[in-house]
Amino acid sequence: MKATMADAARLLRERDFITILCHRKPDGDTLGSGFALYHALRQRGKTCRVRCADGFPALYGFLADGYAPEEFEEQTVVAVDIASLSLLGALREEYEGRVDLTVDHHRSNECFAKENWVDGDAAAVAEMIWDLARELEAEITPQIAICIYTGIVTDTGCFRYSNTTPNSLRIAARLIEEGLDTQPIIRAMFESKSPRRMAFESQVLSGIRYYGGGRCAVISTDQALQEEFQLDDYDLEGISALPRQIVGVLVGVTIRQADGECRVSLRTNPPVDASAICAVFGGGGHLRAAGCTIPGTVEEAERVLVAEIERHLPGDP
Ligand SMILES: [Mn+2]
Repeated sequence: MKATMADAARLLRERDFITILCHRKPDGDTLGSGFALYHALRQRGKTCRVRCADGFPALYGFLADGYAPEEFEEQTVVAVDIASLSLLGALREEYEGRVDLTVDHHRSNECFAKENWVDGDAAAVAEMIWDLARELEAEITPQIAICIYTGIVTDTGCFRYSNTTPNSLRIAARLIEEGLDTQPIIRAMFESKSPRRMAFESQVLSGIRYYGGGRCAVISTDQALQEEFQLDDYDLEGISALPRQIVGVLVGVTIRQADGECRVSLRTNPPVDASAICAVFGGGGHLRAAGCTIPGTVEEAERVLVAEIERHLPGDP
């Protein structure tokens, strides 16, 4: 059933013993939203906790600051930033059919909960949690402010992506007016890389290949390289943004080979539709960012991918 913010607020006012679920491989929006809601509900006297199949990665440790999970028999389950049941990861079996409320901003949301509040115009779920927290008359404490701001900057790429709206900026402005120090968050999320990550990046970039007269750029990594630099998935976040930044490139491709298959990440500039290209290989995503998986080696994946991409490049003017 579709729900509104008022429905969500009513449900949360009525219920107690609430588990908040974040999506697998969590990011700043799912965790920021989850913990902002957690603190808002605790202010209202509710017993609650936050759960994620993949735990809380160190990068986002500041969002879980002071969090001590409580054991209790849950009566209510809320999913934040989760478009489909598969994104529950290892928690899917436990929670399938048991989610009471979804708060999400993916238009593709499968509405798997009993009540589904989905706002496709929100740049981040954290924006929806801001409204919800105020509706619940929760005070926006410094910790809630940190969580909401982190969610918004995560999903807007620090207000650079095209999903950024006046509302995103208005909420950020209000948080700053209330005294939020944004610099530690921005620095941690956008302005710092480990020496290992830097060395890895330069190695990957030194192997860049260009196609289609410089309009397509491909970088790749394999397991050996990842192990050499001891990088985890979070360290690798963001490298797929690099090829598209090159002037003249319309399609930036990142290929990560692991376990006999290649995970492909595509970033495009107008007019190329990233999701249309990935759909050919059984993948999908958004207009400017999409992904797919292609079996085989990097060379094999690159060959079929580049052949497809060249069909999508605009004709010479
Ligand atoms: Mn999100």
